[in-house]
Amino acid sequence: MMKNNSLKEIGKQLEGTDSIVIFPHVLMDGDAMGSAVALCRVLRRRGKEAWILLEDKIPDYLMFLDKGFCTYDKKKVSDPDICLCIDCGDTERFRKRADVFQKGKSRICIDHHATSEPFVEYNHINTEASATGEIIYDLIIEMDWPIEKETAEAIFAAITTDTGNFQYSNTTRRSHEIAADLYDYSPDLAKISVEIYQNEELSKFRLESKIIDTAEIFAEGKGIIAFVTLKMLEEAGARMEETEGMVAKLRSVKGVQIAMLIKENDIGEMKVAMRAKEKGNVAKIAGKYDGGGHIKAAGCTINDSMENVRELMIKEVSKQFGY
Ligand SMILES: [Mn+2]
Repeated sequence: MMKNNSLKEIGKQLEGTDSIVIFPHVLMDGDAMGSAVALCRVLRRRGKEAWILLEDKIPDYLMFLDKGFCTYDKKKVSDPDICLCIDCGDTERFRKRADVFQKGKSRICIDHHATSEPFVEYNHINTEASATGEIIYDLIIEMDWPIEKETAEAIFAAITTDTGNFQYSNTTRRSHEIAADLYDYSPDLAKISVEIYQNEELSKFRLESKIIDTAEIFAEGKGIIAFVTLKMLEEAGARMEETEGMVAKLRSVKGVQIAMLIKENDIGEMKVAMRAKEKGNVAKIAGKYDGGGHIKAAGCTINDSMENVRELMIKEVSKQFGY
């Protein structure tokens, strides 16, 4: 099996090269995007040719992070020295770009998911980190690379989103310490919070109300399950990205320990987003269906009807609580 490398080893690889392409996962979240942007920024400051290669749209609430770092043009980044996947540990999470990733003369993986294992030449997987953004911060400090205001803001965006704004159980002393350290670079954190948390489209609220209408409580209130279909999106005039945060909202219901949101994708498969509160292990359920994630936040995709997937997930959750 390939081993985990120290941040120094990873940093030296990056220092010793000219071109780096960064691969965040599809359906990117604040951590994937914030970490990628922070790293891309410092690498460019070090005189490197660095790009973030994407295959799907940047969600609106993260658009402010991209200041010319992202590209969809594979030709622009062809023949890279190093390809680096961030916040994921599997080419399945960036399938349409995997060809470019494999072309890297050397490949690096930086991630914090418990389901990830070292799979390329250089790996740094730290499951203790609340966000990949924490690892990127540690890497920058380890290498003594310069941090600009915007770099600090991107790292903050990564950590605040993956910790549910420092509320989830993955939040540690270290998450807060890093956030505190970031003040040294005078970031405008109030502005970042407005960008991320107070910038919602009305269509998102319309969609949420439809999703809440489908919610059902089971296992004596410990489980909650809801769904969203393509038809519901159309009726609300919303996009699937706007379900971001919805499964966490379902979890916030009193007494609920596991929340699930089933999303119909455009090829008719069901993507299940899962969140656990204090009890319950959703990584276990997701893993059983070829998915992945953390104990408290995981997901999988199942090729079956909405109704079947719904019944299946109710059974899985009930089983965890002994029903
Ligand atoms: Mn993450």
